[in-house]
Amino acid sequence: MKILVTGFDPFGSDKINPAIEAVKRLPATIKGAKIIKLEIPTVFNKSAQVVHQAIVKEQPDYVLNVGQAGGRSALTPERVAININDGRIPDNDGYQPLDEPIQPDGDTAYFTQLPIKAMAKAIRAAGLPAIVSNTAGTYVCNHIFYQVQYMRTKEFPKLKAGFIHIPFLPEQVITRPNQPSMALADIVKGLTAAIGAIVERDGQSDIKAVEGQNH
Ligand code: PCA
Repeated sequence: MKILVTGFDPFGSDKINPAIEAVKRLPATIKGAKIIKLEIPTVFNKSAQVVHQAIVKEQPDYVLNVGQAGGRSALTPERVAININDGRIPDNDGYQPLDEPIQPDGDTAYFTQLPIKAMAKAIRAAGLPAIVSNTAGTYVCNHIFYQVQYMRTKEFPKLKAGFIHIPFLPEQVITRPNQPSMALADIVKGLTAAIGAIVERDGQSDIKAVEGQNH
């Protein structure tokens, strides 16, 4: 089995992105699955081109995109990608779309094929906090999650794909008092556990577990 794991480069005012830092430190194999690591730009559309090229080249069974979610205190597997680009800040190429569809002929939303509840359970079993998230936002993270789902419907029907957001690193919150953070080694441990759950659940549906939220 082959899993393509991507991490974004730094964006906004940050000089570091825990996503690519953690992805770079993942082991080469997890529970027998080969891990292909890829850095992608925090840029609308270009990020999707880079991932598309890698899918064509590597023919992975799974794609897991990883991104920073500043302000979150847990690792958060994402349930749903929505068809909207709405940037709070410009991307790394200076582009700031407002209320634009990602793909005019795409579905309003796509659900991930990843076992997000099993992933959350595995992260907690590794001793780290996890929450199933029902929104990946409207910036480049939601964008790449949506774009890979769209590619799947058009070109790669066997592909299973999804997204996980991760917290700030401690060094990023020195200037952000009262914001949560997680040590890089813990993020790597949590991602490794989550990927392990993907491998173990391959061919099966997600576990039944209470992860719902009222709001
Ligand atoms: N996080 C941003 C984009 C890149 C990243 O790591 C997001 O959540 O959209």
